[in-house]
Amino acid sequence: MTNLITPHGGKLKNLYLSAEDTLNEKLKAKEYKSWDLTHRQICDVELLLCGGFSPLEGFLAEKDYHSVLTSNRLSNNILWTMPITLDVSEEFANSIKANEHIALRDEEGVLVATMQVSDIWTPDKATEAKLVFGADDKKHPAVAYLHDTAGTVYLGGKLKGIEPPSHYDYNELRNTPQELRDQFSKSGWKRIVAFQTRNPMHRAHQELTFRAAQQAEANLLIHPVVGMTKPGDIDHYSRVRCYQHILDQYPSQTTKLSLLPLAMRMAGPREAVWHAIIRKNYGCTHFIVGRDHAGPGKNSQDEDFYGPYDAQDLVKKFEDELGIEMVPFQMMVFVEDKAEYHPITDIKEGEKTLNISGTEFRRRLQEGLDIPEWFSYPKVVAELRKTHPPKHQQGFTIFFTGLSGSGKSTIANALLVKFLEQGKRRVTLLDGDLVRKNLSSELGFSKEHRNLNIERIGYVASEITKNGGIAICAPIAPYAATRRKVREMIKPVGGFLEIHIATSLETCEQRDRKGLYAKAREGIIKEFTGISDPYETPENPELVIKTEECSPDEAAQRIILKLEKLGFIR
Ligand code: PPS
Repeated sequence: MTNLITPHGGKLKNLYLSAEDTLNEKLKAKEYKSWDLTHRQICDVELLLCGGFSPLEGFLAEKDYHSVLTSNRLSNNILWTMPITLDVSEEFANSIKANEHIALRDEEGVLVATMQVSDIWTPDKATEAKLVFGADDKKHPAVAYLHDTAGTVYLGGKLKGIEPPSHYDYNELRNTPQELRDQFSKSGWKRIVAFQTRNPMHRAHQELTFRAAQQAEANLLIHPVVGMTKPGDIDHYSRVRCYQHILDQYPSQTTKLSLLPLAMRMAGPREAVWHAIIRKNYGCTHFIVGRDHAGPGKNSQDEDFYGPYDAQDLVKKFEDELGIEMVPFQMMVFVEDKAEYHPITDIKEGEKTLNISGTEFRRRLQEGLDIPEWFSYPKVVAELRKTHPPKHQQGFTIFFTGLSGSGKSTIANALLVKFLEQGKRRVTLLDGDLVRKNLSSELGFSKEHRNLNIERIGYVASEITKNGGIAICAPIAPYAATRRKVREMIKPVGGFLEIHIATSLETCEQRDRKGLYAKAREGIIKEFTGISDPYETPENPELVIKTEECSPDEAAQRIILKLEKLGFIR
């Protein structure tokens, strides 16, 4: 175990057992009940075990939890602003007793740590949301997580580390606090200013960090979060390639890049103090806090959750206690006449400034529009364009829904050949009948089985979409909630168009190509959509097609025009 000074005068924790103790604990753990850690918990465990979360030695006990919520301190009065809790299901919590040991395993079942459960309690999540995030408002991603994803019961207890969670990406850029401290000392770095980020870095960030390092007379640590960031953020693989390009923009030997497997909470001021403690643990002496640090965006009243400089104020309040110096920074803007970046507060009257917001930047990427060189480096932009192609190069899903015999398959086939004719993207047709023969051959038509069928189709379509292809789905998909689920699955990875083939039941029954309606009326086929099972009409589909009024070819043309309008084909 190492004995380096960290904030609060404590020691840098290292919760890993010695080789011999690890073997013994592994044997004992065979008898322990196992908890499969969620992605966020794996991030927390990794930082607990390596000392990134020093002085914590495990998941918070109940009295520490309440103390952190109400006073930003552990029950022993040490500054700690974020509740690091192990949330589990009620079922799992009921299966264990206080003081029992449990095995914590990663997604593959590998034993990462064991924990002696000292506390088991049911938190009041609304109160936690208000105290930690400032509002019980699900527009805040961590509040939504708290209510919708986190388990209902919390377990507290000390951890014994068995092995670090495994990573297969960018291993050379991942460092424990001890490793970074050793590297700093080997390089003769005494003063180190850390830059926290969850976004790609552009010129303004380079300028800000360079100035911060100059100002603090310190070396620079670019310390981006690669655990969990705000939903919708640019993936860390693309970001890391961007950071690697940006390293060339600093004088050699002055700057280092290291990845932090932190699961962010977007808690603004509290998060900024937490980030500062973590950076202190990693051996930094200074920490940059900019505008709206770890801000979660707008609340349900369309107002910011926190003021733009609330985070700086809270870090300032605790600065002496933290033992890491804040380097506060104002927003940097480009001054056109000087062709230089300056803090917004230094801008003189009449000076023309330029800025591109994050939202505008993403829009330009989406539309494949110009991103000027004053804003970013060509290599960074090229990297982002590769993984975030404009809409006309992204994949998409056409999701037909409608009664049996409504004409979904006919239109889907007409559309399929049009895409094949265009030859721009790979295309797959997931027709209801075909899926039932292959993917869902064991399923029937109960609500549960229909939902499972649609979720499977959604999963396959999302994979196709993610990889730049076209998925045409043509199931009945009678339930609105499941259709919504599929939309939510696909939207983040490409385009999604729900198309209601709104042929009336009368027409479908008159056509009765497969003779199924007659059988359904006679009761030979049970749970038949429209006859003995419900069909929930889509409320906001991208397109409604009435086959009584247009031919399959006309329908396919309408879809093509809609795709053109939305920018998916050009
Ligand atoms: S669902 O609800 O979306 O899972 O249904 P889906 O997989 O699209 O249904 C595919 C075809 O199954 C035939 N079929 C039935 N449909 C509805 N209800 C019942 N009970 C039923 N039993 C069999 C029907 O022909 C569906 O094909 P389409 O292509 O829609 O006519």
